[in-house]
Amino acid sequence: MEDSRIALPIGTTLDRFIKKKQDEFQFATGELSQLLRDIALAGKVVNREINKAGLINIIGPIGAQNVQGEDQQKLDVLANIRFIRALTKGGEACAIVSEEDEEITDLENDGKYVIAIDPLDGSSNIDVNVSVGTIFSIYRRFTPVGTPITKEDVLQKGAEQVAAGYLLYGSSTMLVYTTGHGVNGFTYEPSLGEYFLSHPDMTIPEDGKVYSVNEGGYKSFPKEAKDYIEYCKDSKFTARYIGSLVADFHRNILKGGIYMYPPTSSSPSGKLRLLYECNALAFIVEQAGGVASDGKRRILEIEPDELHQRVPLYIGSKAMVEKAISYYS
Ligand code: P6P
Repeated sequence: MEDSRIALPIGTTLDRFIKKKQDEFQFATGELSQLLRDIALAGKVVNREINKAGLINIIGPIGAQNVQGEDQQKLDVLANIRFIRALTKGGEACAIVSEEDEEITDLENDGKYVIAIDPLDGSSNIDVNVSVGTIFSIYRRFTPVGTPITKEDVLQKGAEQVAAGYLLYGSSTMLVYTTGHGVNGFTYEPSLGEYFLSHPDMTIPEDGKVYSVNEGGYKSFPKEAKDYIEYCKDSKFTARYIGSLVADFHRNILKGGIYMYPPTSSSPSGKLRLLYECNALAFIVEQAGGVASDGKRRILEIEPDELHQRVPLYIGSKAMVEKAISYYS
């Protein structure tokens, strides 16, 4: 779905892109633009630490102290600290829900945006040098600025997002995001410290032949999921499962495909979290022309009950997801 107002050329810097897109919105006040910059900055810092991980072995509590005298932490906790620090300094976010924190972090400022974030999804893959990612959603706060943050501010359905995105720390580091006017991908050039527009107006192929699911859980999948997987095998589709949601999702949005995490005996509601994993990717995939469902409901219409709520996830190319969920009806 293209925002036809301004088509910016490949190689446009993220800063210039954000500024040009903001100029298109008559009432834009620059706060969302600044928030996106703050997230991009934190992504640069996390990217640097991930790339060092193999060298200085930041793969778990190692008892060492870093130069700030901080105990060395597991990378996902470190990433959480970096994002919270960047968002706190930026001042545009008033609250953060993070996979790493049981409760809401109230930043006690006059910011009007709420962030739901998985600072480092798939972090167990760091040890084996597999791509990992950050996933984030941005909402307007629900209650008036200046009042304490409430659960109402964060338990908003995905359709209320004003922006969403992910960072993929892979063979190159990318930032992909949407503000509801199409999806754009930026590739980070570490030697320049800049993100450059590399994937303008990303659209997911309407159909595909790649399915991503951990078939180790097959025996405890619901019949509908098993039937769809058998359909994929009968259709001679290709199975690809990286074990890192952002990496599988990114491949599928570029090449076409479906990612599934059905309910299993160990995760009866699925494994993935609604607020800071599924909603963000659902917003992005719909903006790119795809579909995201829990098997019965559009992900973006699910009313959250709790911060760390899990839901089953079927997400990707429209024809593939619609085929998968047709087994539920
Ligand atoms: P399983 C990583 O822990 C994650 O949240 C996703 O990135 C990934 O797709 C999934 O869980 C892997 O889970 O149960 O297949 O190991």
